[in-house]
Amino acid sequence: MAKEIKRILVTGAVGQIGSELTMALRKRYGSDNVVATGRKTAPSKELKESGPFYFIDVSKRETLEEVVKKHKIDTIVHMAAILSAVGEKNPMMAWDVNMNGTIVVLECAREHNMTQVLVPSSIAAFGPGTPLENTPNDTVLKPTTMYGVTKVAGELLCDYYVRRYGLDVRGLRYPGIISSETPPGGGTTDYAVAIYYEAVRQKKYTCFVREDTRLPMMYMPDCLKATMDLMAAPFETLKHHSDFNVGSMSFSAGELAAEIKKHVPEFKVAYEPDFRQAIADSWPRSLDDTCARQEWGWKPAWDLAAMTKDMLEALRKRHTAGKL
Ligand code: AKB
Repeated sequence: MAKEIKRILVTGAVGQIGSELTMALRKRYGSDNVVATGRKTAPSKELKESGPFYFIDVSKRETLEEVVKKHKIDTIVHMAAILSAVGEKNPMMAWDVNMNGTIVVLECAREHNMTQVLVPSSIAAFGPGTPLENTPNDTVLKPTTMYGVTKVAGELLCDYYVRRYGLDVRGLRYPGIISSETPPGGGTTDYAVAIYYEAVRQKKYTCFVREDTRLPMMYMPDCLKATMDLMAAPFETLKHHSDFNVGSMSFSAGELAAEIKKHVPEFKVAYEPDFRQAIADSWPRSLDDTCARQEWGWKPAWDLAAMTKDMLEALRKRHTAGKL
C-alpha cells in the first residue's frame, strides 16, 4: 500500500521557490508538519513564525539527520541548490552543494525508509546538442554549465535510488520561475524577474541577455501546483521519476518588455549581454511536456499577459507600501 506523506522537511526553504513552497505545503499538510531549513540566509518573519525552522548544512549528514529524527520526517523536498550563474563563478561550490547535498538527502531518506523525496531538476540539464524547440522529455543531456552537470547527475542518481532501493524519488525540470515574493539568486533566468521589479521601481532596466533570447518560463502559482501535483501522484502511474519536463510559456526578453510596456508605457529597456548569454543560448526555447501531462495530469494555468498583470499589481502594492 502507498505510504502517506505526513511530515515534510524542506531544504533551501529561504530561497525563491522554497519560501513559497513551504507556505503552500504548510497550508496543505499542517504548519507543524512542514519543517523549513536554510543554510545561512535569515528566514522571513512569515516563514519563521508559521512553523519550525532550522539552519542546517545539507552536505553534512549529521545536521540533516538531527532534524529528521527530532520531527520524525518521512518526506524531504530538496530545494537547496547553487544555480547556473553563481555555479559558473564557483564550479567547485556548485558541485559540493548540489551533488553532496543530493546524495546526503537520498541516503538519509533510504536509511529512514522515507515515504518520498522530491529533488527538482532544471532546463539546465539540456545543452546545445539538444533540439532547442519543443525539447522532448527523453533526449540528449549534454549541458555546458556546472549547474547543468549536477542536474543531469542528480537526475541519474535519483533514478538509481528508485531502481536500486525502491525509494520513491521524484523531480521536475523547472524552467525560469517568475515570482513577486522572494527574488531568485544567481540564475540565468533572473532577468525575467528583475525586469518587473525595475519596471515598478525605476521604469528602466538593463537586461543581461539579448532582446531575441527566448526561454521557457513559469509563474510561481503554476510552479507550486506542478510541484505539489507531482508529489501527490500515485507512484504506480509514473513511468518517469526525476526528470519531467514541465512547460508553461516561452517568450523572448523583447516580448516580455513589450508586455510590461502595455502597463508601464514609459518603461525603457537596454540590452547588454554578459556571460549569461552563452548559458541562455545553450538552453531550450520551448518544452514538450507530454510525459508530465500523461503521467500525472500536468496543465499550466498562467500565460504571459495574465502573469504580467498579476506581477505588476503585486509589486506596485509593495512599492506603495515602501516595501520594495
Ligand atoms: C537558472 O537560471 O539557473 C535557474 C534554472 C533555469 O534552473 N533559474
